[in-house]
Amino acid sequence: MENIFKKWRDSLEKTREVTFGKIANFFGATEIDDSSFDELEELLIQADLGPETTIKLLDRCSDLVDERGLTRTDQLEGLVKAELAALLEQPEEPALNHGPTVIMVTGVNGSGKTTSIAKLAARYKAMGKKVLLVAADTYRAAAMDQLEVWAKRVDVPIITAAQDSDPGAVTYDGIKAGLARGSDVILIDTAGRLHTRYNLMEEIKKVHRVAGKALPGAPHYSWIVLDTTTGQNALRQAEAFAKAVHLNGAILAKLDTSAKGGMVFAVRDQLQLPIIYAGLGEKLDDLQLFDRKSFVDSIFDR
Ligand SMILES: Nc1nc2c(ncn2[C@@H]2O[C@H](COP(=O)(O)OP(=O)(O)OP(=O)(O)O)[C@@H](O)[C@H]2O)c(=O)[nH]1
Ligand SMILES: [Mg+2]
Repeated sequence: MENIFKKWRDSLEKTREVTFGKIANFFGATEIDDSSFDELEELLIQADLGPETTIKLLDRCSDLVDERGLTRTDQLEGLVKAELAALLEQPEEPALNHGPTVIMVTGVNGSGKTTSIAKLAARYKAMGKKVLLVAADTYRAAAMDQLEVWAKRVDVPIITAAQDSDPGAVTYDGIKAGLARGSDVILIDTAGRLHTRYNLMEEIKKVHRVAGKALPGAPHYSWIVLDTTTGQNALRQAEAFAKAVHLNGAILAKLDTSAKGGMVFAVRDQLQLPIIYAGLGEKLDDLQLFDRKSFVDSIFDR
């Protein structure tokens, strides 16, 4: 436990120093008055919670301050932390023992999809699962090469296709291959695409549909990888992807290089999207199951 918290604490240094540290410092022996809430509002928005989530949170805190008769800002600290934690939920690792589980990973260019897939492959392999990678990013030969390098490093099989071939066809073949091999987990890497490009979003819908044709019920998990350094922009991306492919979770990549950790709360609160994993670095073992308590404690830790 100690080690997990240390990992989170170390990785969240930027968010802590640049944004939430200011919030932690705000709490002290001062009286709570109207300006306290104004100041907190500004700090939370700076920390990238977004205006809606910030206002919702502070309204609730203000009610609780009245209810409990709190008078000093240091009494507010526990309240704000508890309410922030309440915005999040603790995810569970997907159960991967119901026959082949197909996980499709989407997101905008460069968000961290391929790296996250490699990390997931390593994680599930270490759990004793038979993993298969499917390179459905057929736009760039380099993208397939990149996933192949990871497949070698993690030592898991991979299905690739010729450059510019139909990503739906590779997905179909990949899932069929996984079924034939008795894979427990089939991880589908897709090409990065801008959420505003109509044709590319139609294409990802098709890949999603084709997965269901190869195996009814697939993809069982459809996760978006969000680059947390992009803060509130990531929310707009997730909204667009959710419309296209029925997302049921998010992976938050690059939390270790982001100062915008507050977007984590907005993703959960405004999109109702559970956060399953967090990328806390570039190494294979840097993908962690999202840990709500470690996250909130780390960003405030002095
Ligand atoms: N520090 C850090 N870097 C990360 C993390 N996840 C991904 N990266 C880096 O982000 C860069 C882009 O990662 P990719 O996995 O290639 O992103 P992608 O979404 O597959 O990109 P496209 O396929 O081009 O859309 C790489 O340099 C990764 O090493 C993370 O959690 N922490
Ligand atoms: Mg990629």
